[in-house]
Amino acid sequence: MEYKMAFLLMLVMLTSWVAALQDMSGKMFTFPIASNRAYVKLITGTQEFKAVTICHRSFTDLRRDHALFSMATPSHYNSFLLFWDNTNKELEPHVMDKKAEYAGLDYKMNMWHSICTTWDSTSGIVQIWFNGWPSIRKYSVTGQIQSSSFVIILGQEQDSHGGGFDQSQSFVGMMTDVHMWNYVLSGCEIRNYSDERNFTPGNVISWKALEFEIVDKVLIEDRVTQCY
Ligand SMILES: *[C@@H]1O[C@H](CO)[C@@H](O)[C@H](O)[C@H]1NC(C)=O
Ligand SMILES: [Ca+2]
Repeated sequence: MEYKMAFLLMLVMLTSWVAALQDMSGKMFTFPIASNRAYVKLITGTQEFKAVTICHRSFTDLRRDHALFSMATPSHYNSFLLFWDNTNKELEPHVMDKKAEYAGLDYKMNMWHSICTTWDSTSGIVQIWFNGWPSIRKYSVTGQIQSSSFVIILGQEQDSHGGGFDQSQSFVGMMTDVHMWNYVLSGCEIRNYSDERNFTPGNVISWKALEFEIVDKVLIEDRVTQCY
């Protein structure tokens, strides 16, 4: 009896594991409403970062603040955050709660933008590659990001570890091709990502083998790029 239960439990765990891993190529997440509930949680086993590159493509018509990527640990809710500050019209990468500010980017509504953010723990330098064009390199913070419980969320901005969402900072629109690496990608590789050519998929988060959990109203839809 007990063996049978254990076997069943293992089977359930195995199937949910398999079901959660998905090749999302050609798909996108659609965040159709502003709320403080809807989000996608991305799952990774990584526990420390000596460097980070995060790339994603997003499409929105928001005219207010919103988060594009939010990673929290119990000690740093903005462990790694990419935030659009609509008052100052700037993209703000936060690393371990330290904010850098990038103004003057052509962050237009109603079109796709490829955005890559890099950070290196030794130099403390952050950089944004906006549609394949590099920003200046700014000092943020040095020292590794470590945690046994990273919570990575798309669609909401965390003001606590895995929560503290605010509707007025939620993301509404579409997002695709989310990748995360634990190293800084070369400029050529980032240009390739932006141009949708060949690049090495993320070794921390890969859109081609995405482990995630959807909470509330977020859809997986086809990203139609061409008509035949
Ligand atoms: C960029 O893409 C081209 C064409 O697909 C490929 O030949 C090249 O190796 C790629 N470069 C990098 C750095 O991945
Ligand atoms: Ca907030």
